[in-house]
Amino acid sequence: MDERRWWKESVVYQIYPQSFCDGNGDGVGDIPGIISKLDYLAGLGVDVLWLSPIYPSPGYDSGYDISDYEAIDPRYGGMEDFERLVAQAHARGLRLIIDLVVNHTSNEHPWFKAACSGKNDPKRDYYIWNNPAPGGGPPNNWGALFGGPAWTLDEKSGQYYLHLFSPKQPELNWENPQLRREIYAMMRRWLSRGVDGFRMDVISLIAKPDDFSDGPAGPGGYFDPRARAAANPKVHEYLREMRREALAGRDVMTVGEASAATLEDARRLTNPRGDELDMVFQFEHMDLDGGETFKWNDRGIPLPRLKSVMAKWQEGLAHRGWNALFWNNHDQPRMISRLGDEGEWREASAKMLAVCLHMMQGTPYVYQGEELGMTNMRFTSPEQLRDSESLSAYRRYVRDGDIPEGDMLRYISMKSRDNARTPMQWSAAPGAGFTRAAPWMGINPNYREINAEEQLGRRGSVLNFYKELIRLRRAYPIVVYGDFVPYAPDDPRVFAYLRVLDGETLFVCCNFSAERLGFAPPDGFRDAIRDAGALRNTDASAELLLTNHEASAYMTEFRLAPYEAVVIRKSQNQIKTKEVS
Ligand code: TEU
Repeated sequence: MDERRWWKESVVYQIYPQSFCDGNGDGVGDIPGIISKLDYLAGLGVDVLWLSPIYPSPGYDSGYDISDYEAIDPRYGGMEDFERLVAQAHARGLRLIIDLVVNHTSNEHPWFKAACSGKNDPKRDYYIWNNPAPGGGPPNNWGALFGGPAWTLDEKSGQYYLHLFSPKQPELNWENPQLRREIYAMMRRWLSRGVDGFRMDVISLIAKPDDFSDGPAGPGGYFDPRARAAANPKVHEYLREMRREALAGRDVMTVGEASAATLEDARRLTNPRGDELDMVFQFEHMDLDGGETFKWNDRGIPLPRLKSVMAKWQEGLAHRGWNALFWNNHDQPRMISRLGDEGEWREASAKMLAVCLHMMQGTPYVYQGEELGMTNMRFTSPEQLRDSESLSAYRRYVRDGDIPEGDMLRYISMKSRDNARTPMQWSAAPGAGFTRAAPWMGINPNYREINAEEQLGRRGSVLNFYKELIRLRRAYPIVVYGDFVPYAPDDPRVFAYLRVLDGETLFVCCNFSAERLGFAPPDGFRDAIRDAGALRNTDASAELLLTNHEASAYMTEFRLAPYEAVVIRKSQNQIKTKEVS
């Protein structure tokens, strides 16, 4: 068994502060609002809270464009509120990790302002500059993720600065040792305020490509340099230095957002020596429906591909790293709307998706509202959008005639980051219990049916199912440490796998369709399941640990109801143990 660590045994809950809970009645979520919901979070059973950025920011990229690393954005409260949040979370046994966004700053950060004041300013080298191409224009054909070239001209000096996301997010130059020292010192200050670790934004990209030449043009006529950046081995040096300088001797957890990282990269980043990161978010399973117009299409995620990608990461990091498991975050549309069912089977599919993810090996993440089965929004006009990525894509693709307007709105309703960012649905009251004022972005009208208050007291609600699922993780070490073995990898409708640990096996099987299906268990389980009811076999038997279906027919007929998920446990001497006790 792998070395036991608390962050492997934890469930993390992601809070997107703007949309979580508005404590002061201005329509925007804030820290006092979060504090008011700590009992709810502790009741859910999660172990760690991850706060998306709470730092001062012009808000162009909803807080991922930071203008001051050392303070709290006044919209969210003050440092006293933050310290109260840490103390109150700890008092309930919850750990708290914060977002560390050090691949880039806001263009309004004082460092960048100083860097633009002149070529000789000491902060100039904190960013990445280049002269125009010989014939004028940007230094190369690299594109920014949020549209346009990855270079913007600084008129004063005549040089271009690099930005992989938007022009308002200039890339930091990690080659500069003084910059790195400042970042580590900043991290130590947050640790001394009691935080328990960091979620590191696009940390795989901090070392820029070694090669600044043009690359093959993709969507929009630009080359996407992210894979080239992620391949620069210097990222490992920087992270080892960060570990030594900022984290050594502290019992913290780190999760890196590893955009464009390969399995090989992830093995190094999360190696069991623990000298880089504890785990990474990889995106291969989220990007399976991408295409020529980036993510803007209605293609959908093919289940067999999803299964093989998940298995690749499960097997690929086994004993050599650690997975972070997620279906949702603040950048992704709601998974229930992608792979589940928003209608008749909404609750069943929400629970099935949860089982499928939480029973894999790795640390599961729950994104706010996921535990209620919250769905995508239906956007009918660009005025409803707040996400700058969606807005700029809407303008660009519609203007250039690449995507007709009606189609683009449909794609946005399916894929926009704003689907995740609608306010949390606490109750059926006006404002969904999120706010008493006008919310900063529209609330999904389905809050009257889908909300926490309704689900808290109802047996069989999605919320109560998550509690049960989280409890199982604590009760059975195999859920955390068991090896993952794929089962029926080619089945187009059922995602099934085994977990194996010390003579114990779990069989997890999830119906991703609205049909009733017969689905045979693996050989070793067939008799054990048949015997389970009759208690005939004294050597081996099986028990149904969890199902999302009230009258599951799996143990008697090997049949799955629409979107049914079952978890069956078999241990060699289960019956004997029962007889002895
Ligand atoms: O995201 C980085 C990233 O590459 C993607 O998640 C990307 O935003 C998404 O696929 C586009 O649809 C991180 C943050 O999570 C995101 O919110 C920020 O916008 C981005 O970095 C820049 O800081």
